[in-house]
Amino acid sequence: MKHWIEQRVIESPNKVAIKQDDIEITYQQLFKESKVYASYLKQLNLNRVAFYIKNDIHHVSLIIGAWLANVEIVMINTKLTSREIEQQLDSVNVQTVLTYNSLDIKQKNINISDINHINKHNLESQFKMDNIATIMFTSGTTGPAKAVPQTFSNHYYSAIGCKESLGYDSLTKWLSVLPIYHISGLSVLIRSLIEGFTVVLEAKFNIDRVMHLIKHEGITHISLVPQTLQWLIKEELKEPYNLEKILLGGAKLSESMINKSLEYNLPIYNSFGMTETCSQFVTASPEMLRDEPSTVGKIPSNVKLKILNKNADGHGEIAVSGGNVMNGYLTTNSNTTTFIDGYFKTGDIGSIDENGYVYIYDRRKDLIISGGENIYPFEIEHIMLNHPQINTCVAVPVEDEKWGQVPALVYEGESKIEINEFKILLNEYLAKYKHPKYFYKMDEIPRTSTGKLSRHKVKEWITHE
Ligand code: S0N
Ligand code: MG
Ligand code: MG
Ligand code: MG
Repeated sequence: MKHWIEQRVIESPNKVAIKQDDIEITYQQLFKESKVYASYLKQLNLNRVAFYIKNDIHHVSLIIGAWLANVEIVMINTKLTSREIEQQLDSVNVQTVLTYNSLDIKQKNINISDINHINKHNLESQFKMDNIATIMFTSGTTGPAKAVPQTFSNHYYSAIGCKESLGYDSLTKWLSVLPIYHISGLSVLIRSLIEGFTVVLEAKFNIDRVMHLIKHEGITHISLVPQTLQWLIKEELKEPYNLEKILLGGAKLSESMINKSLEYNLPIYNSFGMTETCSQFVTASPEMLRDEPSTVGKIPSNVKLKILNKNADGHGEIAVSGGNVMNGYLTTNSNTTTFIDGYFKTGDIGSIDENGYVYIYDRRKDLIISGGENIYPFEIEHIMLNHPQINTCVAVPVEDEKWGQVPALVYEGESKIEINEFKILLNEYLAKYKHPKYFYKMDEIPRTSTGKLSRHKVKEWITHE
């Protein structure tokens, strides 16, 4: 079987694969550059390497190069602190990180000066669909981040499902402005490699730039998290221009956002998916949203859903099975509880109605989502407990105009702690987006009847503060 990029070179060599600023690169050129990176990676003689990269044409070549060289890529969220990154790398036994310095790829641990002058190896690469293409991390509910292996096959079935439920073709021009170290960003590149459309790549989310591209670059598709759509609508996205599909995921889409978007005729597609499913697997069209505003869509033909432990209302945990679903975390021995009868337990509570519409009520237990980035309270709490004056603490989500939600920390301790003191600890151990925005000292954090800290009561207390 041929690599996706090799197939593209046969079918559409001169088609623009990626456009970024004023640079355009055809599939043929992309292949050529990828092969240079592939031979470089071959020389490292490693089967797994971490990439600390950004949305950049050359970094896409590096990704494809790794695939040609049969190297598994560990994707690093560049917002994390070095401590968080080290912990993740340790957990998947990776010692080598490729990172960038402007457009050059530099190697942290191995001394390589100029990658353009390395000898090319004979690649003889073999494309095996069951091999791991990428490894991404997802926060653990009550422990360290979990490594999610994504095979080529998982990515392929995700792309096929997306084509069925969202729709795209070779004429699509998809603006990829979400980070490619997340599946929200990477999945756009994978769909393009399989289908042969053009990706317009942006390194950072800048409202003016995104609006410019939507107005003047003929963008037909864009992937966004709800917060970024809200920013765009607040500024000037009040008509669809050439947009055919706005794919939304990663967090709950509020009813007011749905109504606003439909009022402006924006082609919004709400969706449900996660790193473990290689992006969305249920998608709701504007027609469905007009019919049932709170649905995330219907189940596509290549995916099976189950609702586990239904309550009287038919609500229960959503479990999913399909070619897009990962085979099991690399870093936890809890895989026995991750799956049931071959179905992956998402942790999200939802239901399916008689018309086949899927609904999500509660995202994974206690999850805080800030600007589309997931944060589990545990991550914050176990760091903050290191503070000598904190005996007990709870992190909970607080509504936020800019980010949707932000974490707040409630603690029990001898005395009130200065914000600066918190910051010393936080800056070292936690990515900035995970830092609590509010701190409250309580004499006694509310408990449940069984004596456990009650997040629910803490949230209520904060709302009244
Ligand atoms: C929202 C984004 C774009 C904001 O980033 P921006 O503006 O580039 O920030 P910076 O300039 O780097 O920093 C400015 C200040 O803002 C703080 N900050 C940055 N991000 C956040 C944040 N999320 N929350 C809180 N604060 C944040 C910085 O710390 C900095 O602070 P100061 O100034 O004090 O130093 C960016 O956060 C972003 O890209 N978010 C989206 C991430 C994402 O893609 N999430 C989705 C993950 N989920 C999935 O991948 C599964 C679902 C899925 O696949 C999907 C999701 C969406 C769409 C489609 C799909 C699909 O199915 O295909
Ligand atoms: Mg992710
Ligand atoms: Mg910014
Ligand atoms: Mg302590």
